[in-house]
Amino acid sequence: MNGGRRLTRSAVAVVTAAFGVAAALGAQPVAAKPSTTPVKLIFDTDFGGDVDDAGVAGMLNAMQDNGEVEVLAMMASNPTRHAAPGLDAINTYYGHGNIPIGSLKPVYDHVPSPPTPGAVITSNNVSGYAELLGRGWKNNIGDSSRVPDAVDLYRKILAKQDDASVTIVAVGGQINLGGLLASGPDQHSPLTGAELVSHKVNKLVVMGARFPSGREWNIMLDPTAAATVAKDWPTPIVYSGFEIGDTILTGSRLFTETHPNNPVLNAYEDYVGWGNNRSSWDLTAAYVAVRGTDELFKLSEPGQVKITADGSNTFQADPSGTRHYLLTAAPDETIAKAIEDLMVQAPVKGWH
Ligand SMILES: [Ca+2]
Ligand SMILES: [Ca+2]
Repeated sequence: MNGGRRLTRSAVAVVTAAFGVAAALGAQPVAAKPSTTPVKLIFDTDFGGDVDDAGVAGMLNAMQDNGEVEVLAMMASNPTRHAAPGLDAINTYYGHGNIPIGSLKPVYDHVPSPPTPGAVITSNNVSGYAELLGRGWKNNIGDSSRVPDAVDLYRKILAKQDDASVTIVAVGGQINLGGLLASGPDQHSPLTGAELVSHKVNKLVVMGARFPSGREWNIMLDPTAAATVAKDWPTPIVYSGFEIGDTILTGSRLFTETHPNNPVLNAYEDYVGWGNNRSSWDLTAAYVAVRGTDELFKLSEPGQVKITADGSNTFQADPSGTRHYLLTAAPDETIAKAIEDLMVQAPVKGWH
């Protein structure tokens, strides 16, 4: 089922990235400080693939309870009919069932191969726990065909926001982001998609690629879109590369510290089995999107990210560049605790 993704992620983990370990030594655990003004955030996810996307959905709901973030929307970047109801199930559990949700269209019962046009990955089971949650947990969507097209919802929401006020975190293939950049004027705005992003978005945080170079799953899901985003996206981009989240293990505390009805717990049980951890690829990106580098991470020097048709990426230092990748500034266990503290935080007004 979902094991294919795990194997593939391991298979592409071929490039060394030795930084992080040395930087982690001697760092002091410091509690993260919530920001005083909520970050206006759009979460773009291939929910139902790997389970760290479900972890992000839970973490963002907890951060919204804390007043750290206002989730403007969640966007499914994978065309399964179960992603939107699955996301809504988590939001509803936390009492935030009104968060707008969009989806890549059309949606399918069984995602075609390749899952997105131009993908260099030939199969991607993107239902899994999403179907479990969408069918079994309370939500008022039921099927991703009932939510707006993601690009349309991006444009509708961005058009209403203050300039430079929106952060986007994208933790799957970047097909929605590519579609947004390529979009033209419509009933929501006379601006092109690139102009809307330039006006309204302050930064993009991506889980994807490997640094300083390599080949990674999320980029391989749509190398063309990812290359366009890396080259043309008008705002700064921070990449959380594969090497960052890979050794930051979270999820096991869900089983002992959260309610048995917690849909995030049940997603993790479905994917990794009761009591187990999973890597925190997407969680690190979402954490930084809301809290910044905090004391847990730091940014690389500025530069340019280049992506080729097979999904390989390189980084070239450039003082005028607006792309950075994350480095860790604390031990993996310290970062894991900061993330997992949020994952196990009880909903303020959930339904259980
Ligand atoms: Ca809802
Ligand atoms: Ca993901």
